[in-house]
Amino acid sequence: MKTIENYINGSFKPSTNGESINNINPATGDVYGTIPRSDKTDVENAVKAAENAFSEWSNSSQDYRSRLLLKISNLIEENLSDFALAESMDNGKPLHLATAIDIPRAASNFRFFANAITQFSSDSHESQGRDTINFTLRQPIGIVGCISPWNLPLYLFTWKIAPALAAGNCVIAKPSEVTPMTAYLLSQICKDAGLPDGVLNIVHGYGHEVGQAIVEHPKVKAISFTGGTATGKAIAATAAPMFKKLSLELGGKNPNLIFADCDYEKMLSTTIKSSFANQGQICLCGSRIYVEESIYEKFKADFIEKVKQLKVGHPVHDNVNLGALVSEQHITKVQSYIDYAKTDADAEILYGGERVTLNDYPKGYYMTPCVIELKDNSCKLNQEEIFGPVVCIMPFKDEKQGLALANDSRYGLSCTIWTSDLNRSMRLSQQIQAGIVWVNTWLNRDLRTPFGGVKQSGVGREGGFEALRFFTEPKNVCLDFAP
Ligand code: TXE
Repeated sequence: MKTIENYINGSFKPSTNGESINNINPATGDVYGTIPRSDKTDVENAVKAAENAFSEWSNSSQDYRSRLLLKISNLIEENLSDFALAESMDNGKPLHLATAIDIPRAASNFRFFANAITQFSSDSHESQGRDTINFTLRQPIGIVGCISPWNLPLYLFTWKIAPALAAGNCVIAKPSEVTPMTAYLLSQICKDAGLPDGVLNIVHGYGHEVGQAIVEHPKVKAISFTGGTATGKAIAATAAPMFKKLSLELGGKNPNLIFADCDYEKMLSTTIKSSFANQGQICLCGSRIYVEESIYEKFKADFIEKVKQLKVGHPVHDNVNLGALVSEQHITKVQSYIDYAKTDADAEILYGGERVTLNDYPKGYYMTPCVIELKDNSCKLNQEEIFGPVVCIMPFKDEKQGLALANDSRYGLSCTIWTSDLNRSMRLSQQIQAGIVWVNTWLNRDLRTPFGGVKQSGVGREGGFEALRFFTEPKNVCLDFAP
């Protein structure tokens, strides 16, 4: 049994109320540890620690903070295999994926922002003829809250914490209660790296208890959140009347627009990944697949043939493509959409969607990847975020109809366009309602680029200097130097 503790003021502690929550391994369905079921008191203690640490941390040099973050990055890399195993065990994702993507990216997040803060600059405006100069200070906000989800646990947790710390803030962070393990390992590494006490505090527990306490605490001045749209709405309802700065990265229902003139083989193999990587539990997965009419039947046959070859199994095995879904609650939700597809006249399940019982792990949360053909885009299977290994396919006649289908969604996170026509890719990129467009590629990320969505996919942008701008307050200073 692994006992996870809070990291407050540089010390490891259980919750003050002594309560805990079971931590379940989704690959086996067994409890394998506990996490603190913290409450307002623990958040209050974390805020006090952050308050005490803020003056020294915010006045430290960029160089000092940069070196500390680089040290944390290096320690994550040195412990990569332990982190990857912990992530796979907590989340159900294939170990090879955690080893190749999640943990290296967490280390990159620290390295990237350690370097970015040394290059971050602010504006100055010379008012000619008036002998004044305006310059903008970029000061740390103070105490900030970072709340992250379960799908890419350490990857998204560090994507928020690293820029917040680099900019000189003190952080109260809460990982998802469903996948707390790598955040706990990170707290141990921060201690080893010599991060001053109270600069980063990690409080574990439920969203409606710890998360809510962070969001409503008057001394927490900004909230960076990634998770479900409904949760984002609840957070905004609490934080907006308190005039907190908010960055919300929410749900997605991303379209893939596939034209007949694309590089077919590249499109096919990438579309398999964009559909089912991490069991479809990535906010950037392309779950609505629209294919130009002339290649629709061929795509359908080839795609299903490839989907049939995907192997579902225990995440520790190298040859597994899909591991376990994250929780019983989540697989039940995903299966409810499959049940709906079985009864809806507009939907036909072409392949998969069955719960899989592995001989050695009969209580694990496994299912076969699912492909559904839809007749009508307004069907809830194409309008609601399923967030599992389920994609819907539909044909379109021409560019105009393809674009209309892609934009017919309350979400607007990302879109992938497959075409060899450069003019078309530009036309569509301008008209797609999304924060991120990929042309002939998917999940190709440069950490300097703005990341975020429109419509119900969120508010604000993360990434590069956008994140450093979010985690700093601009203050303009006007200096009159007239003789
Ligand atoms: O997310 P939640 P859930 C979507 C996906 C999924 C649905 C719900 O469709 O099925 O959201 O997932 C914390 N105040 N995505 O319930 O609740 C919570 O503890 C403050 C998409 O797991 O949004 C966790 O740390 N915090 C998404 C974090 O919020 C609160 C990734 C996210 O949990 C809180 C995950 C509250 N009132 C789910 N309530 C993506 N697009 O990346 C919860 N939390």
